[in-house]
Amino acid sequence: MLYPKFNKSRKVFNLNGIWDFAFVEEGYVPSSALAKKIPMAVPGSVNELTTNRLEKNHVGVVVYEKVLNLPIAKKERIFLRIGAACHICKVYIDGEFVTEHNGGFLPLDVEISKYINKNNRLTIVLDNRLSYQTLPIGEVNNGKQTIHHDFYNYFGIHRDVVVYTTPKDSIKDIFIESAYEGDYHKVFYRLDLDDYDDKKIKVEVIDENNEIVAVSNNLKDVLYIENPILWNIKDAHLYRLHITTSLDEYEEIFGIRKVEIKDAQIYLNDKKVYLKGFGKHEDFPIVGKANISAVNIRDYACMDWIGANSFRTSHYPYAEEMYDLADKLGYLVIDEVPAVGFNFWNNIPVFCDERVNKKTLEVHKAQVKEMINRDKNHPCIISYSLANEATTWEDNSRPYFEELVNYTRTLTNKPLTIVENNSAHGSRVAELFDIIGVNKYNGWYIEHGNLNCIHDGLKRELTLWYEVYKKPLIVTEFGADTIEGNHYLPSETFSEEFQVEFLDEFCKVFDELPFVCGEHVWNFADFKTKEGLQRVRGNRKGVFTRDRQPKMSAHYLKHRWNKK
Ligand code: BDP
Repeated sequence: MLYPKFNKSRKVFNLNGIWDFAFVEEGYVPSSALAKKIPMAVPGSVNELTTNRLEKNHVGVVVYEKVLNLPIAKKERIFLRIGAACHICKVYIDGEFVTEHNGGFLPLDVEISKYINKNNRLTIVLDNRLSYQTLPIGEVNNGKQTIHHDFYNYFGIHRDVVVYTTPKDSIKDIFIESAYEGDYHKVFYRLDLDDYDDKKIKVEVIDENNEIVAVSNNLKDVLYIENPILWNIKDAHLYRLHITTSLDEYEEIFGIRKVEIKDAQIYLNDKKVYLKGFGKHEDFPIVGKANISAVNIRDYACMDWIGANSFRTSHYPYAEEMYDLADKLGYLVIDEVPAVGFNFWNNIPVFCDERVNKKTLEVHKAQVKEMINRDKNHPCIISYSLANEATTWEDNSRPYFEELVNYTRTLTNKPLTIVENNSAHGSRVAELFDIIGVNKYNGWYIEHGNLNCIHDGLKRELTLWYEVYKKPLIVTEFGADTIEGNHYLPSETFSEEFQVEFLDEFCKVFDELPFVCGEHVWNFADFKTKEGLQRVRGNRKGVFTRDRQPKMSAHYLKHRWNKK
């Protein structure tokens, strides 16, 4: 899947802005234009914009509508792309059903050429309900939505909506990979074209000085690049693969770098890397889960200031812009599929016919495929994470993940990560993966407030994970809720002092264990969650506040990470 780009053979029309909107009953069919409607922001999360409690907690269907009047020539092909809409999205044009997409964190991309004339009515019908056939999973009983994950179930159109054109015969997809061979770097590419004519196709690799450093006219090829400038952490050099065919043109950005797993460590360009960073969320006041460039830029500025080099897209694929910026700025990313909530925190089995079952697995596979398809060429991505904190102690989790991992390996040769909240001996699935992430809350959910319980227990548990699997081990979450401005001496939980002491206890252990390959603090910033007894204005484990100001712990980490 190619990201819509503007050039002399392709046009992009941005449909963001104000749309007509309505809450509707299930089964709504848009046979005529919305009669009762209110203005709604796209992108935006409806829950953040309404002042009405019922609307904010709406469980069910909503409608977005807009009239299109596009200056498009008949000879062009026309596509609609919705970057992300939570969760199940149906598209209609002039009342006619066009397509449906399941997955609130991945794009819907559909050709609409045959529907387009003057003044078309575009309707998007969104269902925000989570079930065992969605990711994240959830359950609706008597109109009440139950979710098992710890972030707010925002709904709405969260990312850009665009109409774009391509010529009749177009470049449909591009796959790029880079590798070493002796002093050369090899760039493999493969093109998916509507029409191939070797005399009319030109493939060029262009460097940062606009020099053409390799050329070909094949559909797939291996290009050798002498003395390339490698893509590196905070030193990100990018190349462009420029493709011209008889009718079309497209330019894909890529980096030349090598990611390897060796001796239970992660290597980038033959150098061991230690991940310093965060689990994040797409979350901001008023904006909700909408993609806003200003927030993204601020997040990278904060990550740069604090000395982070990486993050995990917990718990879903983020907007494309975040990966583009990571490519440009040199951050390592673990890209996560929205398989979260696979644990009910009681003894009810998750992996069984009534809950996470064969149908869930098909949805899970489909979203892994879409994520990899969307993100495959980003140099920032070092691994795909296939689930967060599933009940991997259940016997039935084994065949589920075996099938998922085997399937994913047919799509990518990147390392695969599982994020565990389990013991090393308890996991039925960790051995299937290349990187193991563990989330640890000793001293918070376990023996709350006891800083003395952290060191020995954590050291023992992490050592066991390493000894049992001998795979790269990242502590993918550790954190303590902290209310900014709340100071206590001696420290108490929820105070800024406690968060610093808590993180420091963890970091001491990491520094004693050379096999730990990274520390991702939970969380980069405070974020909204469902209401709950442990949540006052959401999850407060942020090192930054929700509006991206540093807590004391941010200064602690800045000091640590800028030295490490
Ligand atoms: C972990 C989850 C994460 C939560 C975090 C917490 O992976 O989504 O937000 O705990 O409770 O279990 O803060």
